[in-house]
Amino acid sequence: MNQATTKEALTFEDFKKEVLNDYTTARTSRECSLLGRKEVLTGKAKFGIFGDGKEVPQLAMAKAFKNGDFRSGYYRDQTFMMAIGALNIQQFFAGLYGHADITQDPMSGGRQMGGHFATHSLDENGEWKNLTQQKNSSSDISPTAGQMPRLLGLAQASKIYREFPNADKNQKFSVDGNEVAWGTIGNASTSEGLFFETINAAGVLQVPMVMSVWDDMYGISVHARHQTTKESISEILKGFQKEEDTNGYEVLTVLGWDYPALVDTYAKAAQIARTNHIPVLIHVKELTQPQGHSTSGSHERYKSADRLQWEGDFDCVVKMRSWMIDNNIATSEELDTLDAELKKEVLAGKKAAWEAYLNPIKEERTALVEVLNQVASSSANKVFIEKMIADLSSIKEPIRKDNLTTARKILRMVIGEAGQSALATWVKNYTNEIQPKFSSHLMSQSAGKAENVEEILPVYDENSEIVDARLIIRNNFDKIFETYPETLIFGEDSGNIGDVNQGLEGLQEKYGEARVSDAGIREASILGQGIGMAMRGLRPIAEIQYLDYLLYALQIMSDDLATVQYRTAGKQKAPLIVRTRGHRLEGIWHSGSPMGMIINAIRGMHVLVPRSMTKAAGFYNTLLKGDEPALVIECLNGYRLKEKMPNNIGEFTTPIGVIETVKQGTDLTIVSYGSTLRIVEQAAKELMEIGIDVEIIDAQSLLPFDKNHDCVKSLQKTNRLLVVDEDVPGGASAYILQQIVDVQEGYKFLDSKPETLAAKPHRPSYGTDGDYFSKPSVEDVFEKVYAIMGEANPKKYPSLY
Ligand SMILES: Cc1ncc(C[n+]2csc(CCOP(=O)(O)OP(=O)(O)O)c2C)c(N)n1
Ligand SMILES: [Mg+2]
Repeated sequence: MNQATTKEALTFEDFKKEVLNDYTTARTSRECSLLGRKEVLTGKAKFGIFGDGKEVPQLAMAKAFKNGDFRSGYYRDQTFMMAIGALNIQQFFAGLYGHADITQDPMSGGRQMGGHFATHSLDENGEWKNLTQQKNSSSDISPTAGQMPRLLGLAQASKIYREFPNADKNQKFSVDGNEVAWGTIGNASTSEGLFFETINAAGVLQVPMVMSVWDDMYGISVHARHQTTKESISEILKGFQKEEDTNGYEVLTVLGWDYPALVDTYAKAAQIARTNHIPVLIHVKELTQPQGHSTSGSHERYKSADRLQWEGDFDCVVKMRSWMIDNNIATSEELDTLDAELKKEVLAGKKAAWEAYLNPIKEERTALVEVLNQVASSSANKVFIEKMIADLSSIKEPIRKDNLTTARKILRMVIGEAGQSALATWVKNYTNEIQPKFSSHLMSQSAGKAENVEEILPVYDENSEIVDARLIIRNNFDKIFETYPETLIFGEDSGNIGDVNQGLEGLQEKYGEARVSDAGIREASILGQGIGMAMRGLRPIAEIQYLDYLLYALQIMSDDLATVQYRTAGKQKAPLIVRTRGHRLEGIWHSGSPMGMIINAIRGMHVLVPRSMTKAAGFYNTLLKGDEPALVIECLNGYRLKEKMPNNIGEFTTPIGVIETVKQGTDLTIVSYGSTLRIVEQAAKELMEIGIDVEIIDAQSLLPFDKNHDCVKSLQKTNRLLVVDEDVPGGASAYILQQIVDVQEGYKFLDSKPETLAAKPHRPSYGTDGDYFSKPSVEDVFEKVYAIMGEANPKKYPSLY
């Protein structure tokens, strides 16, 4: 045997081994899907959505996927996750059961239903791991195509790092920008606007993104003819094909059951994207759903017998198996043996997952039953309690709700008895122990939490100049870009002209087009750029031109950005700053006030409403020292007002969750924020003329709101409260009222009914009169305060009307 033949033989052996290894992953994954469905149908798990029928292309994707790369995909990708070593059998079932422990269900600690995948970017302290040394998956979300905007940012980060290697100060995120971001989506979900918006943007930006469409011709029961023009995403995206002298995509198609072709296609795609930063779209056709869409339905209801037959014949795992036999990689008998072994392995993994899930709950129950027996022995309700203990003990597969419900019901029956205190203690301790499993990490729990950042006051001296306020923002951003190489800003008109209010004037020239850039008109994917880049260690500032247009991005902020920490139980973060401007322009889409909608949609982010540019600049400085996402709303009519330029630009900070009393007073407390404060301040002056001395509080930060409970301290003095804003009635003003009256227990100090003054329930009308008749005016504030004072003292303040 000469050397060449030995080498060839070895190579074939290696190849065989690799294919067998792949088949093992595919088959394991398939068994998980089959058994997973049974677990749901027998009631052990609540819902199942699996990756059967999509296994083989995911093996090919995993082969081309390198350390440092990122996935942004959807619920079919279990095989991929297994192939990159990020998901094993037991973990798969832990996810299915919703095991509320991140060490058991590393995907989300039981917070997401199975099929929503993630890897860990953060260590136990919430600090970045070295992402270049691991394979990464951003955490999935359920809204179809919701993974698309983030994918754009994950890909763009490579481009930024290639251009600015020093943005990766600690070398944890990139090696020469060689990382590819891999997207996956179902064929039907390409109908979503977010898909098309992102595809176009990635073509414009030319980022290393490989987008796979898993095409099984259906979206639940709805056939491709109702989803996609020409029933083919690659056909209609042909116009995106890059030509010699244009930007664009490499558009590839491949059959989802053709293992060797898939391996070649993915290797080629990775090469194009990784080396040249050209996006690639791979349309993977002829995939199937062996068990239908999810455990909620059966596909026999809407697929024809012919289609079902075809799906059986073209099942990608079946086809891969035949190909292996045809090519002498394994015999049918060998594969039968392997299949049987894998089935056993999956069964064992499932059992282990179930025991790991159930045992702690059973142990907790045992401890509870001990306490309950004690409680029963000294209770007048002994008989009833013993029956309840017996009922609890007889539950074969208890959940925590069973434990706690029983304990809390019994607690009511032993009020005043000897056992009450022991049981009350058990309930409190149990709740304290278990609640964080479901409620931790709404915000960061790391030391770098923005709320921990200390306040640094702006410094002035006798030479401090009075300037147009926008210059404070501009100079502060200048300092930010100089200080933090990982920062960048992008948005509509943010680059060349330095934003519509010139808060970035001259900064593109100074810092380059990559760091201060214009973006297309596409708010959702601007947001997504920010999310993806923030997940890869950059500190992006995504600019949404006006608050009114934030609604296009609100879904992605709400579903994706605001839930990143929560849905990964603290294993991923995206400290993105969203910058926008609003308030007090005129017109239905130009008045920027839907604050109630916003703060209720994005719990998990900070919402900051600075009244001046100095305050706004201070917020940016605070946020950059922290590690959480935030929305900063600058006041549109504040840019041309005058403010004093601080000497310590870039350094002073505005604390988060701290109010500021802008005017002391004794008669009534007005809480407001943003541009409306100026109306309130004017009204306060006019009220002073008739002897009513109001205290004015600027909330500054709606999420979190007044964490020191300073508002209630003001109420202790004034005993009256009015909340003023220009949102709809019952919007953000109702939230502020709930915070002060309920959370801070302000009701204890009130001598008058607490009130809100908001805008009319319709959108604000255009023009000065439109504004006057839509939003609270100085007279409205004056009269509202006057009426509250008049109710308390009608003699002194007789009715106006
Ligand atoms: C925004 C949104 N709308 C509807 C749904 C409900 N839904 C979940 S999966 C699905 C079908 C998706 O089909 P496709 O993209 O082809 O993926 P497949 O399941 O076929 O792999 C629908 C309508 C959702 N999750 N999100
Ligand atoms: Mg589909």
